[in-house]
Amino acid sequence: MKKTIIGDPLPNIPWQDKPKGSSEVMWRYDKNPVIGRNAIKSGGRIFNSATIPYKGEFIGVFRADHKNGYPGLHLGTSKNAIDWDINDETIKFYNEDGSPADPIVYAYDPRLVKIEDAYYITWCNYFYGPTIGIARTKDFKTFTQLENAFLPFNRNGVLFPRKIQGEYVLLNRPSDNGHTPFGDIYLSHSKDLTYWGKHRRVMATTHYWWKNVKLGPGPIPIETTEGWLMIYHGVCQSCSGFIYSIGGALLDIDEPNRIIADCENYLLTPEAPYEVNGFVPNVTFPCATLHDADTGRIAIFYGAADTYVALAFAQVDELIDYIKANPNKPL
Ligand code: BMA
Repeated sequence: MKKTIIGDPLPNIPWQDKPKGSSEVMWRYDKNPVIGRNAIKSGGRIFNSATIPYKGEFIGVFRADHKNGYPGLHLGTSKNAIDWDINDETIKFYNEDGSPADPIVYAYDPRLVKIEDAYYITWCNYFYGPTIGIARTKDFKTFTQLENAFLPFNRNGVLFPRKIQGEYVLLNRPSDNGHTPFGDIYLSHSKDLTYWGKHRRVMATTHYWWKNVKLGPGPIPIETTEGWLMIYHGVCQSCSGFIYSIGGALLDIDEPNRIIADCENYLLTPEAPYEVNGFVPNVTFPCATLHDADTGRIAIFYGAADTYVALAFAQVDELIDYIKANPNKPL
């Protein structure tokens, strides 16, 4: 069988075949949502969260919006990546010298990646406004917070899963302090995960209505023989607010600020009851994938309506063919 995903086999990821008769390239888990309201005592809503394989099972960093309104990051474990055991306490961070890090005011939309022998969490961190926080762990017991990557305001920090041309690469989305009405995807380089520079624009909003207001990178990009598969969110505005859909593109392997193909169509848009009803209706916000290099199966974890965690599935070859067959066209 053709191996398109460059990576490890991971046969135990969640999976359901595409429903018979469906023409979608990304289809929902039929038991969605996988995390409902009030899953932990301290927080009423868990959504926009990340997971990764760990020691034969799965571990995750979850965004929980607490009863005081602030979001925090919580660790969770699972044998099947569907049924989760999530800590009620937030993750405690330490500085590199072992002293406790400054208290977290708010932390949200985590991403989780393994680079070489360590795991990194990136998230939207309060620093006189939102910017990108970074922490490292090797055992999911001790978490070392690194310097914030950027000045405010920035959201959606997403690390590539390996150094590219000797440097760490971080997708990010400069923003404002509120419900940003603009936003293109950029990337930044670093030799040490502390000093970030050599900023490049990756992707701008387009005339296509579902992604004409703002964009943001989603899960950790997946390395494939066809380029980096970048799943992202695209946003449009209706009379009653923003609508967040899921898009897909391929980026150049050595220079990922270069787009090989970007799909004019969304891959998934709010339709299911748990996507169109909730704290913020009409949001599908992808933050993580689990993927199996042997079968090309991809399980996509996304936040639904800022209220739930939901799952969708795709087959890598079908997804890439669809992206290439339906490219953005100029107006
Ligand atoms: C963005 C972030 C996301 C959220 C989205 C929709 O600005 O706050 O966490 O899912 O808005 O409300």
